[in-house]
Amino acid sequence: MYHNLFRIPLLAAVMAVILAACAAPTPTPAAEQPTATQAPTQAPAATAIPPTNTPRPTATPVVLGTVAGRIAFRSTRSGSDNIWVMNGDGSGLTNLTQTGHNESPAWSPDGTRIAWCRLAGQNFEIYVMNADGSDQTNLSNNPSGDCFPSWSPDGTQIIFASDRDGNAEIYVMNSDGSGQTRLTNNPAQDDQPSWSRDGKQIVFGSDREGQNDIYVMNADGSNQTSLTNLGVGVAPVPMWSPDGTKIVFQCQCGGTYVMNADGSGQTNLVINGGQADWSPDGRQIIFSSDRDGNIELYVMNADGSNVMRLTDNSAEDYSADWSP
Ligand SMILES: [Ca+2]
Ligand SMILES: [Ca+2]
Ligand SMILES: [Ca+2]
Repeated sequence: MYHNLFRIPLLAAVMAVILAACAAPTPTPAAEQPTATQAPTQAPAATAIPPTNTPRPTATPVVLGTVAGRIAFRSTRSGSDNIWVMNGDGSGLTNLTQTGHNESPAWSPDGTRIAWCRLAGQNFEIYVMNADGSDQTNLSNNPSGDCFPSWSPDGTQIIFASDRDGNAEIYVMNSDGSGQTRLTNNPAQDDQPSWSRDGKQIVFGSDREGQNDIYVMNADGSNQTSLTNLGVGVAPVPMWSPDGTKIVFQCQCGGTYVMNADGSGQTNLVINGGQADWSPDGRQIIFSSDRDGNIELYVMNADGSNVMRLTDNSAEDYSADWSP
């Protein structure tokens, strides 16, 4: 049930691992921790897009100084799920949240703050903190599950998913937590929203037509339109390219994909690839993969070439968000 995704940390962790490792669409029991054997082995569904690139099972470690920007991500390396940051080349690792269960980091457009969600008591809340981890503040303050924050390009608003009205919907609030307003109204799961860089549109995942697919709507919630017909499960975690022309996403059909903003040109970038995000200049993509035995973060060129490993730690490292 979707409620469990928000309210039970182990299931949430398993769900995120499923997103990262591209395993079966039905959440597995919490006792089944991610292993290399959970790599995507299932055959693509009948309607899945055939891979167009050859798999790259290994990657060279990143060369220091070759990747720009700051990266926020989720890691279990301290023993529980926390939000970490590092430089784009993997140096400067810092744990920003030392308590609780934390996930879904999202940089503010000016790079000074990070929104994320934390299991606080019995439910998830949207939090925000300064980029150094100081001044951690609960923004959503609602007894339901609230997660998956994404900033408006001017930094004044945050969209997120919540099940406060009975099922998962997309909401918007001011970046101080005020004015929380629902944008979708559909009995299906609507989650994983991402705001376009021009502020005009929002992509999100929904299973309103069966399995999870990617939808787009205007920023006021109007004109909700399907972009994909993947026919497979699990939220695709769509992310806009900085120039707004493309969307990268994870497909349960097998790996990290990119498509044009209108849904055309769906292309498999890497087969063993999970949740992804763009570099500030749009020329590179960061993604998670367990190709080297456990979930690590990798950077590749936007065409899928030149895969480099950013992290090297036996813990799970995933859910990366690249500073704008
Ligand atoms: Ca909440
Ligand atoms: Ca809904
Ligand atoms: Ca790792």
